[in-house]
This record gives sequence, C-alpha cells and structure tokens, in this order.
Amino acid sequence: MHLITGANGQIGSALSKALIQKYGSDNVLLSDIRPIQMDAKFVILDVLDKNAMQQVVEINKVTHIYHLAAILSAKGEANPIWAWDINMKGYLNILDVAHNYKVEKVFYPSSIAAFGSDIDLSVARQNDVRNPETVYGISKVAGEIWGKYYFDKYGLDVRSVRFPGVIGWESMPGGGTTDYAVEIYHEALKHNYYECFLDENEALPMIYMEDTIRSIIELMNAPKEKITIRTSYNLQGISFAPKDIVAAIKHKLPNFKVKYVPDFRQEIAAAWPNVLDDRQAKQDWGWNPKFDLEKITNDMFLHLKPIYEKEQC
Ligand code: AKB
Repeated sequence: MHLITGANGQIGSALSKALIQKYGSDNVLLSDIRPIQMDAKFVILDVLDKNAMQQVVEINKVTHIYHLAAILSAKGEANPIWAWDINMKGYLNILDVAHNYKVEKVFYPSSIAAFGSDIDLSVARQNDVRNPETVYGISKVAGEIWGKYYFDKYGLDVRSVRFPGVIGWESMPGGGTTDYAVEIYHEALKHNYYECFLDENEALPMIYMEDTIRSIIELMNAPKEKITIRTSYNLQGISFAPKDIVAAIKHKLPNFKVKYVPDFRQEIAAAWPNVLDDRQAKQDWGWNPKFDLEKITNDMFLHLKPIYEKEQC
C-alpha cells in the first residue's frame, strides 16, 4: 500500500491521482488533516499523532510512504516553532514508524530552501554548504540528514529530492515563496493584472507539475544501487525570473499588466539559488526535465483558460 501524507496539498493532490493511475485505487491510501475531494481511499491523519500513524501503517500494511505534509517557507516565518514542530516532529514520526513497521521506501521532499546566501547563488551544486535562512529551510536540511541517518543506521530506504518551486494548473500552492509563479497565470486569465510580491529580476529554479510527479515516481522506482545520495538530490527544471514569465504570458495576452510590490518573500527568495546543478540526479537515475517556460505557459493556458472562460459566461 502506498500512503501519501498531505494529500490535499499542491503536490499531494497531483501525486495522489498519478499513483492511483499507476498502482490502482486499492493500493493507494491518501491522508491529510482535511477531507479530500477525490473518490479514493482516505484517512484523516495528523502527522503529529504518532499513535494514529502507527495504526494507519499497520492496519493498511503500508509499504511506501510519500511524506508531503509540511508548512512552506513564507507561512513558516509567521510562526517558526509551529512550522518546526509540524515539519520536523511530523517527519521523525514518519521515519520511526516506517522503521518499526518495516516500510520498504519513504519519499521525502527537500527544497531549494535548503541553501542560503553564503554559497554562489548563481548555481547551487549538489554538495554545497547548506545554511538556510528560513525555519522551513532549516527543517528541510535537518530532514535530509535524518533520512540519511535512518538509512545508514537501520537500512530504511529513504529517497529525496530538493524541489524547485512547483508550477501546475491542477492545484494551488499555499504559503510558499514561489507561489507567484502559479498565481500569476490565474490572475492573468481572471483579471489581466497581477501584483507580484517578488522583484522582477529574482531568478529561481522552477519545475512543472508533470515533471515533478515523474521525478518522484522515477526516483522511487530506481534500482537501490543507483541511489548514491541519501540526503537529497538537487533537481532542476527551468530557471526564470518574474519578468520572464510576464513576457511569456504577454505572448498570449498582450494587454497583461504587472505591478511589482516586493514584500518579505523577496528577502527569502534572494537567499535561494538561481539554478540547481542536478547532474548527480541525471547520472544516478536518469533525471531529465521536459518542460521549459514556453511549454509550461502553453499547458497552463490550455487547462486554465477554458475554466475561466466558463466562469465568465
Ligand atoms: C516554497 O516556496 O516555500 C516552496 C519551496 C521552494 O520549497 N515552494
């Protein structure tokens, strides 16, 4: 049984659909603290409730866990200790329950937020020093190292990637610094106008949802001997700044207007790398992103435009 935590979240909801398609609805169990809208096997699960987690894993004979429940960078800064508890205690519960109940594999998403401004931000290499500047980033680095600890000490097969900002039409992000790159498409189609909370030149690594989901499935299915990184793999999709996405949208909506009003999230983004060097992921398990900015924009419009056109009728 494949268990997803945070199944209601941006990546969780898309991954849920993909895993159900791949493994069948009887073999995928979705969990979240809020009920889901999908017709699928589902259980309410608070990752801080270790007893409940044990029961869910034992009763359902869980073999694979995709641990996506987390508080993201911007929201975490508003309440750091709360964010730390959910991200860290939640993940330690997952690791310990996975170890005790002999779960075969655990997927753990780390992030570009694992890096800080003391590296050359033009490109973060796989083993660059990780001194993050948000509580989210600190929890991600600690999580990476805990995953490696459980692998080294107990042989628990924990696999992880450092995700760029994720863009997709299927679901909205919440509480992140890269959220602008999804919101902008919705606002362009709804109002032809967007107020961007990052600076127009703030380049960040991004990845399309289809590539994101594929990376998780490919990494989880890669032969064990190919996995040489047990902290977390750098994963690159495509890097661009707000002004680039604006230009891409303007190709389709020439009257689209943007006002740049950078807020506290600009400071967070400024301490993140512009690009991730993902050669190790390419070499070890054949990672190969397929979506550039043009393809992303075409696909976002393809799916979102009919929705907003229908709403306007
Ligand atoms: C965030 O913006 O906090 C996340 C991330 C890059 O991990 N999307």
